[in-house]
Amino acid sequence: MISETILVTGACGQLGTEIVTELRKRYGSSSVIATDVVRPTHQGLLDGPFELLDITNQAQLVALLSKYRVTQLYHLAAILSAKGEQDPKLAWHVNFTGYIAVLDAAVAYGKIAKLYFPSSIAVFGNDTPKQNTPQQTVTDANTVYGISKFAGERFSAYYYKHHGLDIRSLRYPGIISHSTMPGGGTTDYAVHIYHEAVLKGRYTSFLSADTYLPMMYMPDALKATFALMDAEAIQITERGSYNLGAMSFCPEDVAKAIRVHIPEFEIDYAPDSRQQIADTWPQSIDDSVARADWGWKPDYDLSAMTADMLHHVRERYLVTV
Ligand code: NAD
Ligand code: AKB
Repeated sequence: MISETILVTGACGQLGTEIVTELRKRYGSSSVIATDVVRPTHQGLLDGPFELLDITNQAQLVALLSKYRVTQLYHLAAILSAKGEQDPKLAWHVNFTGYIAVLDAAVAYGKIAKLYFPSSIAVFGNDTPKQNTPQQTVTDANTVYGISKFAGERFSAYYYKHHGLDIRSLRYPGIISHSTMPGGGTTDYAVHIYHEAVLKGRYTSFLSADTYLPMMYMPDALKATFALMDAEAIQITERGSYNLGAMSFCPEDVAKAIRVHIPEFEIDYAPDSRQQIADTWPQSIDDSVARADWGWKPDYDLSAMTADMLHHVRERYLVTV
């Protein structure tokens, strides 16, 4: 086993829970320090060290990095797009001021070999090309979440250049998973729909039937994250954040995929404020730079993901078919 000590911020979230679990499989439970502003409840987080940490508290983060002799940092803590619009100043404070605190803590501590910072398709906006959105293009984000992620991307490149921090980043699409519920994003419908399909046989979507967005199943998100973090530094040509794609679908497509397994499944539509956010985001992503630089290739399409999601969601609620 490779000797690394890794600290994860925002570890109790949708991605954090799974990234910590996977890191603990790879490096050993005691070598992965999970941190968050809330205490963990998920089983996967209870088998190793946990520390309460507000990422805007730079001094406490430096103390934890020294205490555990941390060598890698995964900075996942954030307020997602829809939740961020309810309190834009808090979203900026956590997502941007918090990220600067993390960067400065890493510089002050001086022994972080690699730092992971997830960005999002939310960096794109109205004037971005919607189909096959290129790596380098207009980034006129409309939400505070998207603005803070784009600022974070530029600060990642800046700290790489001026402080030599080996920061790596992916612009995740909407992530779909079954272990934890999503944390307040515009793409959350694509998780909720599977739970409601199993529990109630019907779902009311907060996005319209034909709202296409880029999406990815969690196993692919983990595959991409670790491929990027395992890559040699020389392979990384993009020090802002890599476009990352897997599939693109709309709520009606998911409903059809679910009906293959649950023929009586019904869906209706009641778009809310999240529709305006979704309308500014890309519909599909050109991730050719990630494919060329470190060999990115997704495994799951909508039909494979739907079969797996329904299997696990049924297991969770002990529903037999
Ligand atoms: P999430 O909302 O599920 O989890 C975020 C976690 O951050 C929560 O556990 C929360 O308690 C914690 N947090 C909030 N404020 C904090 C603070 N001040 N200090 C410390 N922790 C704090 O989010 P997620 O879906 O797991 O996303 C993880 C990262 O991936 C985020 O940076 C997000 O922007 C990015 N991302 C996620 C998606 C997705 O679809 N899930 C897509 C694109 C990018
Ligand atoms: C959100 O909808 O806010 C996230 C994201 C795509 O960044 N899922």
